[in-house]
Amino acid sequence: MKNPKSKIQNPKFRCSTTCPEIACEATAKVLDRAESKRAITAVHRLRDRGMETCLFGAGGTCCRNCAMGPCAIIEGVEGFEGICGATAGVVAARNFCRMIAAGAAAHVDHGREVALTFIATAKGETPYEIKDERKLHELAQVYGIKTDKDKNQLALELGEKILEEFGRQQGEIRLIRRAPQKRQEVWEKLGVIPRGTDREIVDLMHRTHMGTDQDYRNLIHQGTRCALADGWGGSMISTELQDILFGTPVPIRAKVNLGVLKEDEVNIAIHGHEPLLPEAMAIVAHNPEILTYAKNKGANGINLIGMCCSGNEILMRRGIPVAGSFLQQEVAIATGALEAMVVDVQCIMPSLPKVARCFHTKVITTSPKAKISGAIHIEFSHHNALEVATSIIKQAIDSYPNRREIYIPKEKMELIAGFSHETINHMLGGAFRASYRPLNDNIINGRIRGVAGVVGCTNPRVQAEYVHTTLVKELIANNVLVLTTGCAATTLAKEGLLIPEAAAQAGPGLREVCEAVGMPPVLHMGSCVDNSRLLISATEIVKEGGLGDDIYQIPAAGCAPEWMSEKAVAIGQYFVGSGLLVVFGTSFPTLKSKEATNFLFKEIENLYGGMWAFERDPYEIARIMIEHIDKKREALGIHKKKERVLYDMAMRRELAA
Ligand code: SF4
Ligand code: MSK
Repeated sequence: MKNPKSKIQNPKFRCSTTCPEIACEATAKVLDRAESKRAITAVHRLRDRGMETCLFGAGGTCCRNCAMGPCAIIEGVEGFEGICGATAGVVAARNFCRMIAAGAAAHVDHGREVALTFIATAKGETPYEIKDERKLHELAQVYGIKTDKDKNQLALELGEKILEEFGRQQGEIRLIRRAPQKRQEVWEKLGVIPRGTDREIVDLMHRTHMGTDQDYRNLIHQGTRCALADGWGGSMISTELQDILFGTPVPIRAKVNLGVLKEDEVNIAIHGHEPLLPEAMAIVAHNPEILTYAKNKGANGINLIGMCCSGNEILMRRGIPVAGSFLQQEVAIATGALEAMVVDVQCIMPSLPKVARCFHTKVITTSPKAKISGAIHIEFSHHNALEVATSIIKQAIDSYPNRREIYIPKEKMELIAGFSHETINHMLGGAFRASYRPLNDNIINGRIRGVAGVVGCTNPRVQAEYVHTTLVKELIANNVLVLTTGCAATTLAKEGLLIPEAAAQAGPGLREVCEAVGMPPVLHMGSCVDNSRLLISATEIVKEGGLGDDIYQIPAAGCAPEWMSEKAVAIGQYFVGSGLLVVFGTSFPTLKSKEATNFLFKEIENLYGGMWAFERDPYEIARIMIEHIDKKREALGIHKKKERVLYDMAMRRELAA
């Protein structure tokens, strides 16, 4: 039966200029003023062109892979296949796979950049240093490298081995062997162990070329291999090397939302994904010479703030405040209080320079892969990281005297971030006996019903942020522990769900665990590439014992309720390929082909144990995830909650006898 609450309800706040709904009061307030400054943002553009989308495009059955087309295909209707004869299933699978390839490429290229910086650091050619020697040793062992050497020598050997993962033509990527044994056997049987990360992406792009792979199942088979090369390869490499270079995150308090902008300081937003430049900027921002330079221009200091996943990276390791998620990047500029928006790669709106023209903000691009017309380009390289960071910060300071009218909403919220898989291990198991045992025990005894990964972007096509927060409140109220990354984490933090006090909104079992440990019911695990931390956490739960011997058996599910980027498709597919249910909100990219959709939603479970689902309504998403978790509990035989027996003195004496 449908949940009585299942009608999507009105969000709390609505921009008075008939913008699509935004469940963030700070954003709505700034958007109201933005139009009077002629600053047009994504929500305005969406309002003006309407919410309608092309059904063929949205449903995955529009093909433009050759010049006999484009072809809009209607499944099962004679004469409405492609000019080449391609069916809707083939076209939808091809489009889906191209999204995986693009998403995986973004993560893999990020990983490569980090690996190159890692090697340069080991050679002493960057301002960074190896911070987490323990993790360096652990990862070196995974790669079969002897660890009895100087840390830089060890890092050099490890970095060079890791660099081989990208271009390897035969064999397998090493980190895939971190998965539970049973999972590896599934992949071996299906022939999807990735070779090199780049090879799987190229293979997938080749297959989706006109006239190549014409079998939707076979296409998705390679799509899965490519996605696994992302999750257990490119993304995991990024996370692990970044941790070794910049420190593995530990719990850290910080603040989130537009209220972190400061009236009397130079506000610099760092937006994008790779933490290489943001780390350098964080070092330079404390330089006394820079602070004097700022004072001479009338500012009281430098206020670095994060956006999107660059924000998550420096939040996790340095506690630098985050101004907002993907959807707030233009809004931060529209406050009039931002001196510079510094960007690198991915999820950066091309509109930024146009919005910035209405104010005094400088948009500064830094990657040769990601220039934007109308922006200032200052190229970053790890060799000259501090010089570039200094030059960018000076540009921002120079902009400070040009400020005009500003409006900084007062909204800001505390959060605790920094829940790496290692932190969870220590937090639950103790400093001396790090272990997932307490987590597993609490899942087995039913205090924690299961674990949900809620990740991904924010999207104006849905009731932005409301979907996230409603879903997660429903999950925690039902004793589901939530792990979060990316812009989902920022959104949930703004709602006050990432502080220990949020345990009051959790069901009694989860609340008891959170209160005993002092942790929030929603744990921030980092940026998009850090979804690899969730893979490792799932693996550790399996390895700890008591919850099956493969990832598909654990009471867990994932969701990206407001996804928008191709990376989300790659992430979703590597979770499905690793044995988990993944629910997408917003839209699902194959819906106009029943064949392809049926394969992804149903058949694929028989192969991998994981599958996709699609639902927009947050209450319904919660129901789907909880039902899945309960199904897994039942299969494990832990669905009946054991009564808690309270022993009186007589019972104790009897036990002791
Ligand atoms: Fe049309 Fe086939 Fe060309 Fe695609 S590949 S555009 S379906 S003719
Ligand atoms: S930044 S991929 S909008 S989570 Fe990683 Fe946010 Fe989605 Fe980009």
